[in-house]
Amino acid sequence: MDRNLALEFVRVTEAAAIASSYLVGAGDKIAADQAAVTAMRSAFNSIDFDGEVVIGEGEMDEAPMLYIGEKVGSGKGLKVDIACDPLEGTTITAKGGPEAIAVIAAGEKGTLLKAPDMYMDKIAVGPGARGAIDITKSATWNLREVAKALKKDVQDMMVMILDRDRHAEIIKEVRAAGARITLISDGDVSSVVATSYGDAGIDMMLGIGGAPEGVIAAAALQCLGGDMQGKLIFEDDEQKARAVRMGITDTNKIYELNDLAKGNVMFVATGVTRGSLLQGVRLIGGGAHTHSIVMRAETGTVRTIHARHQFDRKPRYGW
Ligand code: VTB
Repeated sequence: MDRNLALEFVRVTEAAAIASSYLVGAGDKIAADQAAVTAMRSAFNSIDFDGEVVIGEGEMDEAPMLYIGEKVGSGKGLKVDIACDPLEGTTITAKGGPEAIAVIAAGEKGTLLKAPDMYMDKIAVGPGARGAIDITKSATWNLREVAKALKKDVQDMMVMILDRDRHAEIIKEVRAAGARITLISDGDVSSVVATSYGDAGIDMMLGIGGAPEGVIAAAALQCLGGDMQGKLIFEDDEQKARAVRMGITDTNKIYELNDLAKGNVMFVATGVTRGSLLQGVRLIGGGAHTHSIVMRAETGTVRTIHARHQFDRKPRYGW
């Protein structure tokens, strides 16, 4: 996949991050999301490529922009599938908490799972524990195997779990196994990436989060050499029927990393609020500093980009 596109896409996540950064702490997650969506869409459309959103803000009838199936880019150039989350961590942003990012995964046609907007049970680990996970087995089993692969004891392990009532049992089990836990309020894309990059000290991510976030994070792990498995969780028959309509043929499938994101995918993210991976947007009066990460699976190159933006000299996307 064209390497230049990865760097072009940084402009897109930068635009979404800056736009939503004006709403940090404003208590309005819908407005923060809308600002990011509008900016991301305008920035996409200033780039020469022939993109189609496969994971976005929802289906056409529920999302006016960046809906699944929407064409993005000028229409000239490479055909690319896009999975985007203009603001991953809308609630975090509304509260001014950590780890909100603007994020895109991209790949050639068919490389990203067209995951429906529902829950996914996930397990993710870094490169050192590749091949050591099995989502069909217990948390205890996985902790032992991953600890062995990482040449650690289970008690040295740090497991990231979303702080939700639905995880009461798994939290109990991980504690009983002796591992340590970081509970997070939102933002499991950052956490999955943190298993494989940076110094957040997260060894494993476990539990149920959004399926679209799972695919986006899988693209990052494909670049970084980590490992992940997922299984769709249906809350009712209607959700299952919707998944089937969206092309899911086996509703019990265990998705391996290569089923979620395969081939020469890329992952691009810009920090909105402070995080373990990325700094948040800093507004400097007439401009902003942004911090982004860009990675490509083809070469495994990871770039972090600090940018200073001068608003009087470049297009603004709604801010
Ligand atoms: C998680 C979290 C995301 O959705 O995927 C979560 O990491 C799952 O949904 O940041 P619930 O909030 O219903 O548990 C997000 O919060 C994004 O909306």
